[in-house]
Amino acid sequence: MTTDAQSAVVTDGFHLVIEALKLNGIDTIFGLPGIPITDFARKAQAEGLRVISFRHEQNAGNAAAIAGYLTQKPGICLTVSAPGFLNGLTALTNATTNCFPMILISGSSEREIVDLQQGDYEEMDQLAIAKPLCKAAFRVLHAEDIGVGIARAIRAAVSGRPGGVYLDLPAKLFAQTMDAEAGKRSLIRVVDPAPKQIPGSEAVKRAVDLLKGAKKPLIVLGKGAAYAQADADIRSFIEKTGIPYLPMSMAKGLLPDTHEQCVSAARSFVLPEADVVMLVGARLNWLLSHGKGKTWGGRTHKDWGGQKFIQIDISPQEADSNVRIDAPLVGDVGSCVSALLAAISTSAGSTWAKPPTEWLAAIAERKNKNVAKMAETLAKNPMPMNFHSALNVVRDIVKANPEAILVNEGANALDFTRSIVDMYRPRKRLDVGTWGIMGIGMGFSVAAAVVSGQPVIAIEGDSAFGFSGMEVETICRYNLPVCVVVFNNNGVYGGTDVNPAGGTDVAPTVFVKGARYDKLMEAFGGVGVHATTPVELRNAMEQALRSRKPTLVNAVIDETAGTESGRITSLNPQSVKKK
Ligand code: ADP
Ligand code: TPW
Repeated sequence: MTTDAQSAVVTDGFHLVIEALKLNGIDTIFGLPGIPITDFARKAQAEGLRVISFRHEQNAGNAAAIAGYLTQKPGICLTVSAPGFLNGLTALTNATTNCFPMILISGSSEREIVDLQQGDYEEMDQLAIAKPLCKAAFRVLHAEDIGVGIARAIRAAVSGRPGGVYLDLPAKLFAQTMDAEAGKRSLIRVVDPAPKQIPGSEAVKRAVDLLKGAKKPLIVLGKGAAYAQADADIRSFIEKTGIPYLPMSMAKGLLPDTHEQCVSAARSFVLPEADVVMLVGARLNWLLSHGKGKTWGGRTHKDWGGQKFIQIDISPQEADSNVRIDAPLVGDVGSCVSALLAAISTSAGSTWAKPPTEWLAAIAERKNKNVAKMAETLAKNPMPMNFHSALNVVRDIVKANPEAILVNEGANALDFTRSIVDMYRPRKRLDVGTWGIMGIGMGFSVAAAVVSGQPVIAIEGDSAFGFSGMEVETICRYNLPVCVVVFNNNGVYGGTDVNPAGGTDVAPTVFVKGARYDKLMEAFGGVGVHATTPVELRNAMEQALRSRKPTLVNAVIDETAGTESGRITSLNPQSVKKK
């Protein structure tokens, strides 16, 4: 606030944006400074917001997105115009795809010049470009509209199906002044930004009737269920009904993976066998083989397996996206599950008949067999380490530190970690999500540490790590308790490919052999460890968790271990063999 010559107290765009954010409980901004938002970042810090500055906007954007997922408040990413904006856009679109609430705020060039394409500094029609790539996009031209602009952005990000919102703030807006009192009055504290959506009673009855008639019921928990923070009711519903459940990747730990009813270890058995499947905040997209085909017991690739589906989702358009949904339950997970809980206790007296024992016994048999097989594999101690012997260590460390957040990306490094490392608490596993996007690693790690204060363990393929690796400087700068473990197998998927043309260039998937990623962390004052055995890996991780010092463990993995594309090799197009 400043006082002009006439002593009228005025405020400006800078302060109004900051005040509007603070008024709505936003306490952190992730971003990267430059024209025209450098002063904004400075002033935001001066006014008490935490400003976490990154080395690349994509990582700041990923940080904002996962902060949104963890807190149910929109994560804020701040970038400069054109190139900075574009760098943030991948994260904004990924957030939208994954239903994470975030707001990308980018400074922009002068509208008059942009619209006439007269060649302004970093000229770009950002609003038009962002629009098709996010849930909503807004621009504020006048200081008196800042309150409305921020309010609309917040509502759009967190209400209904959460997603990414773009907010365009032209350079000129920040310096605009207005009467301070009027400015204050123009700000909006958003009331009930993510209103509950209560499911209709008929829809609840339809779902309960279907479940009641099931002989082989199954519940699938998705990251929408984890996001909803309805943990106690979800657990209660699962335990009261006795229905086996399968957690999707980021729903692992919503109930402990070691729970008796968890059927992760029998996934390929339960999907084709189940007769009624209840999806809770999980889409029937590629990650669930679109609800049909051989995975679900269909005879052909696109054949329906015969299951009936119940789907709890906040988006009314999600049902029937891939196969028929017999009982759509539209509402927020919390309201839907509590309505189901009420319905099962009234409709069946206080005792709900548990699923038939044959179903539970068949699952238990399959599960025990697979768990025993996995235990055998994990107990081996090959040299060099493979994914299993290394992950056997990570599995123990996570068990001993259930409050730690696990960030995970790569191909084999992703798939093996997901299946081997049990999670014990909700929202502790953060990964490549719906797109299978590489590059979320360090952005997610920074945000997870910042918003939770808990230690972070990032299990990274060496290729995956490279996408955001420079942020180890950010981790050191803010002294965050992040332990990065790079599974170094010398390349994308592995390091054994050879150049088929026999030239001096290595194959497209191969990296420098024997690279020392640990030195990167040391360059910025963190702890670097080179680990070639499970014992070295265990010591390094234990030390990192004890000390909470930024640590990078370069874990040397057999370059022949794993497969191309990990578990999704089948998605690679096959070329026609040359005659
Ligand atoms: P996963 O990858 O874990 O299977 P998806 O991202 O495919 O999960 O699905 C998440 C679903 O959850 C989306 O369809 C989204 O609309 C839904 N969702 C997100 N938040 C909520 C909520 N609070 N209540 C109900 N559904 C939600
Ligand atoms: C933004 C394609 C999928 S997985 C992967 C790439 C490049 C890296 C696999 O190697 P890594 O893991 O990390 O060393 P591992 O354990 O198998 O050795 N660009 C983007 N996203 C994706 N998904 C890709 C490329 C890809």
